[in-house]
Amino acid sequence: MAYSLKEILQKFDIEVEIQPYGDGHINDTYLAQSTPKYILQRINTNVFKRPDQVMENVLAVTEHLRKQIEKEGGDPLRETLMVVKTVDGENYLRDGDDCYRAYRFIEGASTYNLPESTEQMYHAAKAIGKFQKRLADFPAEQLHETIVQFHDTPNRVEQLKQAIRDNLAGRLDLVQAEIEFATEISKYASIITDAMESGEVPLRVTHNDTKLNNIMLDDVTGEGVCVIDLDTVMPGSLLYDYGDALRFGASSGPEDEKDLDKIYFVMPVYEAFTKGFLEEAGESMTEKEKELLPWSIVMMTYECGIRFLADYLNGDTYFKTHYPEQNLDRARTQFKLVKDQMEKLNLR
Ligand code: ADP
Ligand code: GN1
Ligand code: MG
Repeated sequence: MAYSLKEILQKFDIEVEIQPYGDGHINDTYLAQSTPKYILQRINTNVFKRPDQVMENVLAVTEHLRKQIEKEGGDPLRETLMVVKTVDGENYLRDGDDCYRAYRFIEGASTYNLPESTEQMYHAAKAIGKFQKRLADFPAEQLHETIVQFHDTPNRVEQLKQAIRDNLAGRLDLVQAEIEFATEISKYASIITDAMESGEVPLRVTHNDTKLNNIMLDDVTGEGVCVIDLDTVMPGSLLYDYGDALRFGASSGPEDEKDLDKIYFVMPVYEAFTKGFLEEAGESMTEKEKELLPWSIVMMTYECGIRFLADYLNGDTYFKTHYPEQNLDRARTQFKLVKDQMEKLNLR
């Protein structure tokens, strides 16, 4: 039996109307302007097949973070997500195939789709570094792999090949140039996975989705407050978090910019972010991790580009889209960035 919206709100004891909120590509997010405020989310169960496992991860990780923050004398209500239980004492609400959860709203902080200054990315880097540090002693084996082979770039190349073979949306003829580019760059796809297999790049607990709009920055000081969107916290490589943050934050324009002349890799942002990241994480990094930092930016950007392209070919079934060509526009910006990153970072 499906609950009505009113019943869902009652289950979380929310007595005000809610409004759609944020720019995430995956979940449906709503703001409840109650006192205190809440974020209500419908978890995308097409993407997350085991929402129970997602919530187990979120609970375990936020509990660990809360203890660390308290030890450091910080404010756990701002510095980590806090899950709000349902009136029945559950950590989330199941409604047939749908799942809902609520978080305390983090006050006095905002997320950004484009950095407003290089300093913002310096602060974002510090926040990611701090997040990783606080989780350094978290038992990684306790985490479920919420999306299998999430940042395994060769696996993403295979998924693109499958999408090309299937041509489900009949769009194959429209993307020949993009496929050619994706194929050319695929020779680099295993750079990170190879280094992980050889042990030169260790497995760590990582966030795996560190774009700027998943990092809350303080409205007054501009400093990092909280890393949010914990659905993909899994064992992974630090390179994923570093590279993905720069994929998004060191782009000169939005992910779906149509005018590719406006899209390039912003070197001062790259420099500011790298400085902040190394200040926090540098000491604990291996030589190979340091060596692969520039490559990780290219790999995360390429991987995201081929994921957008595959979704375009599959008929936009994974990422939320607001118009029919949006995934193609997104893939094109990522590929333009890959080209520019390789040139500016001297990679070949
Ligand atoms: P998605 O997985 O769809 O990206 P997110 O968890 O990132 O969903 O949430 C979408 C947006 O909602 C974020 O970018 C952020 O602006 C806002 N948001 C999410 N959780 C909170 C929170 N606890 N407090 C304040 N804002 C939040
Ligand atoms: C999605 O959920 P959101 O919008 O923060 C995606 C990321 C992509 C990103 C591209 C679970 O992130 O992997 O890098 O879009 N999340 C998932 O903007 O697939
Ligand atoms: Mg998000």
